[in-house]
Amino acid sequence: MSDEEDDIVLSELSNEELVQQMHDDLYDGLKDEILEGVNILLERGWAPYKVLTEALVEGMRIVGIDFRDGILFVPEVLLAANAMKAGMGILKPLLAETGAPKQGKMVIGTVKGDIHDIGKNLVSMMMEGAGFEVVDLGINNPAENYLEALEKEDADILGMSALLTTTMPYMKVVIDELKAKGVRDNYVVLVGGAPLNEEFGKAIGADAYCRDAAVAVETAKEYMSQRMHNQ
Ligand code: B1M
Repeated sequence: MSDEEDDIVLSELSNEELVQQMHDDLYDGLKDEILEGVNILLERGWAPYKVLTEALVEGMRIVGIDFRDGILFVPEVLLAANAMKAGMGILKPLLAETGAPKQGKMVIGTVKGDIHDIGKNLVSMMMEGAGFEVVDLGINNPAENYLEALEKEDADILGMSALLTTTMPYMKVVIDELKAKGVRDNYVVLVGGAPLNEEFGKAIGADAYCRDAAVAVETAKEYMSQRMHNQ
């Protein structure tokens, strides 16, 4: 068979086959194919959130398993991350187009020593889509970055992300710094990232641990409405 006959035409696949193929393409870091797949699913009427969770997030979960098991290495995972980010780029404006009323302001960033940003970017996207104003500090943030931004932006919520067991304890350093400055109770502190859990969130003095971006949005909304009632 010639190469051309070997080529898979994404638009000819069923939804299920296409999503499966996108998991493979994400695994192989094929950015153009991911862009095409996202566009096809959207054209077929899939909601942006469904494309995000079923095609991209699930694909990255599979990458994570083989990364853990030493089958994939950093350069390959970086390619997968780039492909995922490209796909998220198409979905971002769509997720933000809900016309939701303004809800509050959040400062978010990945903590010091940690450069994982896909989950944080997803939380930012979903928060914006739900009507929150988001100030994204990026990756590798020392405590002073968060404290300065919270004050400067007059924010309501602090969001912190950590993907490594070695960097998650730094969240407590930031919260302790807020306490030391006497401003802890001015903000709702939400934390998230794959190695965290509810117990950890409580232990470090956060208001809540958020399992995923959708939970982050719901939790932020709940806290904001409580704040409105208490004013
Ligand atoms: Co890294 N890495 N990585 N990595 N990486 C993990 C986290 C790991 C679990 C892989 C594994 O072994 N299975 C492992 C950590 C092990 C541990 O600590 N116990 C690991 C490791 C070891 C490393 C390095 C040390 C590898 C090395 O160099 N030897 C290194 C560390 C670099 C550093 O940070 N200093 C490293 C590097 C990298 C890449 C650069 C190659 C790349 C990151 C690219 C990027 O982000 N731009 C990468 C990736 C992609 C991963 C995996 C495969 C995928 C992470 C991801 O994007 N998931 C990851 C395996 C895994 O998590 N299964 C892994 C998709 C994303 C949508 O999910 O980030 O969990 P997640 O976000 C979710 C929720 O957690 C939550 O909502 C999000 C959306 O639903 N959430 C929040 C996240 N943040 C939140 C904040 C909130 C609320 C909710 O605030 C309110």
